[in-house]
Amino acid sequence: QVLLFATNNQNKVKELQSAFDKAGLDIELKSNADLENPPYVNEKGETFEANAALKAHALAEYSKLPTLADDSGLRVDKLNGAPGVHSARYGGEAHNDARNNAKLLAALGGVPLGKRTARFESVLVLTWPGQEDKDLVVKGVCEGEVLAIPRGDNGFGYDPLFYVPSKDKTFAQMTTEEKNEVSHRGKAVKALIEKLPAWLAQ
Ligand code: ITT
Repeated sequence: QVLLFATNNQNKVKELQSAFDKAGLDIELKSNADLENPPYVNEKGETFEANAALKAHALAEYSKLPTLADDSGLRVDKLNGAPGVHSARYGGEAHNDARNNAKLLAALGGVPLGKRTARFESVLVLTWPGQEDKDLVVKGVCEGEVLAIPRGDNGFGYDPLFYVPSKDKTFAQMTTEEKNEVSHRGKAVKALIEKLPAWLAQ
């Protein structure tokens, strides 16, 4: 069975592939990079769920494949939930991880450790082309804290700043497998994998 992951972010693909491999799923995962001229999706929704659905529906229609999308982001308590759905472009028009991280650190300037609590959220929407009533929606959350100094070189985005107490590591200090054990996306994928066989068989 082929499944399209409607994403331009290869780090997300790597994490999902790792979770699928670990579960022994016999699924061929493709992504936007495998398509010719995939449509641009304007993520204009105000929630992760709305934006994941926009991506999944647009790419399912284009590819005619069962399609999965992830919309995710970081919500910082002291910043009233920002950057939230704007996480990818927090630092400027174009997606730039270094600028995003710099802006986050500046925004939290004087806030001491212990008061820099935040959570990552991921919503996955899985859809059949033209059958949106059958959409499967799963979510995952990971609680942590935004450090003042980055740690670790793995992963992407805000990973070097996001500290997870239960592992005593940032996401960027974890392997992909380790990150999947605790991360927002890892938890959402776990819920997805449980429901996937029944969904594919319908
Ligand atoms: P696609 O829309 O093509 O899937 P994207 O990276 O633009 O790729 P989103 O619109 O969902 O994805 O934006 C999510 C942003 O939130 C992402 O770019 C990171 O800045 C941040 N983010 C989400 N999950 C993350 C993770 O596991 N580690 C670090 N940063 C993450």
